[in-house]
Amino acid sequence: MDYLLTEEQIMLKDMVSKFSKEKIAPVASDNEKNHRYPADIIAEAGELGLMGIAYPTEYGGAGMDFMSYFLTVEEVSRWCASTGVIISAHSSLVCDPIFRFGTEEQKMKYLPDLLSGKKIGSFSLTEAGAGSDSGATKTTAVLDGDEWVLNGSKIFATNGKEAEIFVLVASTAPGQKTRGVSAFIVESNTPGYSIGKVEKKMGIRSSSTTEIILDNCRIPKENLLGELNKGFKISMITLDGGRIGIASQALGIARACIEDSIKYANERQQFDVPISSFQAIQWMIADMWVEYESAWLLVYRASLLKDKKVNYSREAAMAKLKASEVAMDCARKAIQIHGGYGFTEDFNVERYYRDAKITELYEGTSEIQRMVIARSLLG
Ligand code: COS
Repeated sequence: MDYLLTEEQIMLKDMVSKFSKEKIAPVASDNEKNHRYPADIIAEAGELGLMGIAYPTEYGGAGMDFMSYFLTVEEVSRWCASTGVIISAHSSLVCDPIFRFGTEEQKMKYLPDLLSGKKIGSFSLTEAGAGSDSGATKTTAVLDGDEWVLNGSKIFATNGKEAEIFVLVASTAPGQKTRGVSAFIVESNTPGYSIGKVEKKMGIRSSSTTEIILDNCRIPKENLLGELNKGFKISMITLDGGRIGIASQALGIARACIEDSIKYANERQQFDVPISSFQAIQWMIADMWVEYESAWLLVYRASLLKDKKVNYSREAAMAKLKASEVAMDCARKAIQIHGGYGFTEDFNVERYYRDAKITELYEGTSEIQRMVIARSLLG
């Protein structure tokens, strides 16, 4: 669907596709199986500008639009969904809120290192008792002189192990739920900050997911991000953008399933013919492609609205809901087409299947996306 893109966007997509095929694809499977973070790849992605695509050059970004970011996350995720989410969580959930809500001092202090990929970012909203109900944050931040004192623990922080800069949410007015939380920027070298449990996951194993422990962690007063007690709204606005990133990751996984299935179906012989000559296989491939392009158009629309600075909460939720379910469905069909081989580690489709599932869960489950969509329709 390149006819919907500008020349600049097509050039970027081709560059990212080449980089992903040459550098990411050969190591993706081994890295994922061994829970290995692709440090070299992320460093090179930083040099190519991929860690800060949609941010102004004055802060060290690539000065492109959000559409280019969506195309990048899809291309990378086509070969490695772990690398896709490392870039997406860093960019959508950390660079974005600092760029949108940060003071000029905060932007100048944090963005150049983040946008160049010299430092990795992580976002910590979720807690053990605050998942879908993210306003139920128990971690507290209390002002003591010129410092905020943070206490509590956050879970499921993507990039938690590697990140040096965190955007995290804590309660500044306990009992006030969504109207009593604030956002903060925390550096990982702050005394009182530590990493707790590192999750062992079903998929996307090259990306770390950790607990963050805050034990009398003192940060400067000026590290409050945005207005006091407006952290919930900042998180929701941040997640609206993040959901397009995850939808783009899901598109990459879906495309990987389709492309690998086409290759396999054309090569695999049964009953003396390639299995692609059977209608059962043809229909699966056709359905996968129709679903993929439908999801792609929803992601395209949500990105267009974000670039136009028009409210896109519902469209982002629709894009994520559809793209994640398409990724799951394509992964299931891809294994079916590969037959018993698809269930082995000899083919990548088992990885796609494991990776696809998370897209229905993080940055808001499919149930939360439906809630957002329904609320916006029903009022
Ligand atoms: N943009 C801007 N503001 C938003 C918003 C959005 N997308 N969504 C909600 N808000 C505002 C509301 O307008 C409301 O503002 P007021 O306090 O001025 O009235 C406030 O935030 C609270 O909203 P609401 O009452 O809808 O909050 P709920 O507690 O009902 O939560 C859901 C709404 C469930 C949609 C929200 O908690 C959510 O998205 N949960 C999932 C969180 C998630 O994705 N977690 C995964 C994190 S992975 S890093």
